[in-house]
Order: sequence, then structure tokens, then C-alpha cells
Amino acid sequence: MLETSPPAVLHGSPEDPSEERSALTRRGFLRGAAATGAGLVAVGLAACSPAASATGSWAYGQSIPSANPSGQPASSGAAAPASVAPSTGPTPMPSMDHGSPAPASSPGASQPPDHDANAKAVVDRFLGGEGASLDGAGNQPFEPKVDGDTKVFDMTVEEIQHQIDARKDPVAALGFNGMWPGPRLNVVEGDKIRATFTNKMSESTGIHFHGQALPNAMDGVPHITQDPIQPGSSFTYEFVAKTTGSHMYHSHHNATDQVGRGLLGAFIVEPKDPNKRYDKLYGATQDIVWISNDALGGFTINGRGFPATSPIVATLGETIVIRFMNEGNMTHPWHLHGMPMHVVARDGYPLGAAAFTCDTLGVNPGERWDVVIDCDAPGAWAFHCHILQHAEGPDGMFGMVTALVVKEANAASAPATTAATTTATTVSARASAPNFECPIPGSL
Ligand SMILES: [Cu+2]
Repeated sequence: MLETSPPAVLHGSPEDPSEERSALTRRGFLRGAAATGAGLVAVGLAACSPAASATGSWAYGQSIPSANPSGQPASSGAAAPASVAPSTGPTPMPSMDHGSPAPASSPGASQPPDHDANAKAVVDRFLGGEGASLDGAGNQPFEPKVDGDTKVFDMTVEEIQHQIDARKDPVAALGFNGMWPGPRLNVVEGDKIRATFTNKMSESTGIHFHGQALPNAMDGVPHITQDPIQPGSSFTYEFVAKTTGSHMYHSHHNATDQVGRGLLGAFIVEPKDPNKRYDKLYGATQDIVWISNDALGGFTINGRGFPATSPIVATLGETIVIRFMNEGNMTHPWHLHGMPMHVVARDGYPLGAAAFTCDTLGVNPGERWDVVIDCDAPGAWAFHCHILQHAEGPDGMFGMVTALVVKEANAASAPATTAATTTATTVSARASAPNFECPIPGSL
């Protein structure tokens, strides 16, 4: 018998983006900056401090030129402006194309004279909710059809236009169901899965469910277990979801190019026993998928580069889970300021007694690591890859950077404690808090 997938207590679900107007108290922001003293968060402080000297609320979120302030996901890739010619051709090498050339290697190199202004401007864009302003958000939950005892996922593989941030031309990307990352597929251990991929591209492909125990014929490797899926054709993968935890699905054909251009997505298998799920095990109220890539469009988190990455917004005392997934070709050591990460699973397998705590976690290509974060320090905490060429250059931060914003809640907006509390409820509590002054629209 089928079980219903656990409720998506996730950001970006269709019902919540317009309400996800998270905010941060001035006091929390200042405290956060003071605690770190310098560096990335101090840049964020600089962005807020001029208005902080006044008594009124800050006015972020008004300078983003793109339409769609609701952040509502589009059903297909972002349309390219008619006057903009999207990039074409094979996936470029990992680049510094977020407006930041490679850092100067000369010990005597001086900081560009306009560094501070440029660095502030890019942080202002982030605080203004640039990510939420863009169409074409990926990683959206996808409800399967139910056919008897089988969950059916009808998927397309297609060429899309995708924006890495609001200022760059759309790139010629690839998407599942029109989005990058593809839809987030949540199932329950023991579910029968039928996933049909229809190839609408002009090139062949094959889809592999990475991390799943599969019948060999369902492994998705062209010329090994199946013929390539030709343009206009479909292939159906049928299997029982056996391997619990954080997994992925992606192209396994011309993969440097196809995965590099966006054919990737999360496949999450919740344990059949509800008591083994993260909401029950850890009291997690947010379960966040974080897929990195490092090819087309440079260094990205869930298909966006800073400042169009989405902040993670939590309430003081809340516990959240992040599922890191690396679909790129490089390792990325994710570093969180302000509080540690408790690492509880690797590649979907619980670490048990081997669980550990750290503040910088290297994630190799193909790996998935699940971490639990107790949000016990108010403030805006930088959260970035610590290969600095992936995160900050002469023109400020770019690429693999976001922030964990921990808001102070008043008594009326205590954090939710179970996953049964819906996102809408959580958002409502946040929206009713009177002391939030610095809105940061959008979140992962
Ligand atoms: Cu990196």
C-alpha cells in the first residue's frame, strides 16, 4: 500500500513563495556582524547600516528590475528577452563569469579602487531578493500520479533558457520539466516508481537514479543497460525505492555537458518508519535541498549564482536540515558562519555513532551529505564555498554564496516543532512578528 510522502516543509513550494518574506531584526543583524567581526557578514552589515541609523524600516526589495516579485515558479524555463541572444554551444569550463575575474596572484596586487562599492552593490541585490524575483525556479516539489500501487512521474527532458542571476543573459541550459534543478521527487521507502522521461531535446540522453539500488536494466547508462533515448522518444524506469535518504537523478549520457547544463535533480526516499525521518529524529522544521554545480553559468547553488541565490531563513531556536548534493566536477567545502553543522548522513546512509560536527564540510562530486543545524545564533550568517575563487573576487561575492538568516522570534511566533506544521503556518507566524524590519525576500 502506498504511503503519502511527508508534507513538504520546504521553501519554494508553490503555495508559499509570495508569502516567504522573511526578515531580520536590526539588533540580530548587528549582533551577527559583531560576532564575526569582519569578512562576509561585515559586508552584509555595511549594506544595512546606512538605513539602520534611521528609525524607519529598511526598504530593500524595491530595486530589483525583474518582474514577478512573487517568486512564483514558472512552468518552463525563464524566457529570454527578445533582444538577448542566449549563449550556445557546449558547456564552458568552470568560469569566473559572475563578474569576477580570477583573483590577482601577485602579492603586491592592490584592491580595485571601486571594490567596496561593487561589493556593497552585489550584497544589496541579494538583500533585495534578487533570487525570488527571477522566473524559472528549480527544485520544485512534484506530485506524482498514482496508478494502483505505483507512483508515476511523467518527466520531460528539454532545452530551456535559464537565468543565473538578474543581470546576466539567459544561458542555453537543459531542464527536467523545464526547470534546473529538475523537480524534487519525494517518495517513501517501498514505493513502486514508474518514471517516464520523454526526450524533447535535439540530442540523445539517458537518466540514472544515482544512489538507488536498481534492477540492472533500470540503471540508465546508455550502451550498458539501454539504448540512448533518442529525440522524440521516451524511456520508462520502473523500480522499487529501496535506498532511503538523499539521492539524485541525472543524465548519464554526454554527462559532462548535459549535467553541466542542468540535467540534475533530487530524489529523496523517506524511511517507511516515520520515526526515522528528520522531523521526528531531530525536530527539523525545514528540509532543504542544496544542489551545487560548477559548469554552465559558473558556480551555482540550485541553479543560481550569488546574488540570485536564495537565503535560508529560520527562526531562533528552529532546527533545520540541509541535504548537500554535488552535481559538479569539483569538491566544494561548504562553510557556515555562526553555528556548526551536525553531519548525520552520507549518500543517504545514516552515520549513526560516526556522526560528527563541523563548520566546513567538503562535498565531492556525486556525494550527498545531510546536516542538521540548530539555529541558535541570531543574525545573518554567510554560508559559502570556502574555495574562495568560487565565492568572492575583486568585485565582491559571487557564485557559491548565500546566507543563513536566523531571526529572533517574539513569544507569539515561536518556531514550529514538527513537520506537521505547515510552511504556511510558519510563514504566517513570521509575518505577524512586529519586530522584523529588514526583509530578505525568497529562500531556498
Ligand atoms: Cu566551491
